[in-house]
Amino acid sequence: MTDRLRVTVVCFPNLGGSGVIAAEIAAGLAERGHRVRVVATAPPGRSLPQLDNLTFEPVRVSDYPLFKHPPYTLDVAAKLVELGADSDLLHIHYAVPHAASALLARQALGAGAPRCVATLHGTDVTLLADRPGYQAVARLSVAAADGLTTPSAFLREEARRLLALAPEMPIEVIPNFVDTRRFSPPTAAAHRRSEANQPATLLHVSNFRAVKRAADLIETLARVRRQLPARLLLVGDGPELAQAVQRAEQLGVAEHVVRLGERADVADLIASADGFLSTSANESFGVAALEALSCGVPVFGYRVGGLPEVVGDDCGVLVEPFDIDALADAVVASLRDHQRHDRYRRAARSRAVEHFDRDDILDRWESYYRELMSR
Ligand code: GMT
Repeated sequence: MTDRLRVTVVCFPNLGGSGVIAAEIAAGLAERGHRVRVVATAPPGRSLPQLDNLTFEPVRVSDYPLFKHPPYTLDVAAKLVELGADSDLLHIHYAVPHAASALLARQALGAGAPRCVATLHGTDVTLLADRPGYQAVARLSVAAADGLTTPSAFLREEARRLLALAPEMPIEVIPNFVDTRRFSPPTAAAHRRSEANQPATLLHVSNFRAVKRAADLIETLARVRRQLPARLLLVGDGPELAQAVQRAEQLGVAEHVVRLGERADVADLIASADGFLSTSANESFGVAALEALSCGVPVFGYRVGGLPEVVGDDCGVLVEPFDIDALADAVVASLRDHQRHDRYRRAARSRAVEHFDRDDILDRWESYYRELMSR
């Protein structure tokens, strides 16, 4: 085996956590000299560095008039076949439907087809709960991969349970990661200014799907504001955002909610906050929460899924799911007690650096790939 691997990464290009992590892995591997191709319908939202050994390979989604719904699964499979066997490893992110596309492509390529790693991310496993037919299809395609990973122990157990995978099938937990240099705490001076003169800044970043329970963010803000001045920055966009803003109007806090949309300066925005709010009903990991920790911003949210594995015990507070009063009280208690807030801030930054640093986790990916290639 050569030192330089040829890796093809397949992902959804949007700004969801799986797309962010896939793009970051691709960029990190290319910076280390591996030849990397990113296969998606559009360039990833988290932009790729310009390197000769890193290319974007667009999937052309079929628009033949007969198709009311484009056959995306086949379009990805066809793209992988067109790229040929000129790859050591195929790394697909988000199993539905990419694991099925990879299975088809590898069968079509036959001998010499690349090895395959499938990374499960969240709803690709959990949405199976109410679609029994999906379970069989996903199990078949996921089990066909040479290596299977999840970003948290929580999702590993959910995958075993919901996909009914054989107990002996190894699932490697490789956590998501953050660029701790890019997502870093504000300077002490900037921090002091924000504490001295302004209302507390709470912040949330997401794609505002129903699972994020965006209305709970607004309810939390309204309850916090009964006790101290605060505003809420909403970064990102998605189907539930408008409803959340409507709720803010109903609760009379609309002027304290700032919609920022999708932003390239997300790291600076996060770093400017006093607390990150996470009101998801489920989160297999929580990339945005990790980015907040890395900026030294405590996380306040519901204790769901793999989020406790990310946030730990001393970097903020996770309360029982959907207990908005407890969530608001935790935010207020922290903001009123500067020593406690500083403790959370320091612990948050240390946790990100010690457990989730980009370089360390990229080392783990490289070793995992090499171990898989040597089998
Ligand atoms: O599974 C999803 O809902 C989409 C996915 C995404 O692309 O953002 O999110 C999941 O994968 C992320 C990256 O591993 C995790 O940080 C999110 O927690 C996870 N979302 C859920 O589990 C709801």
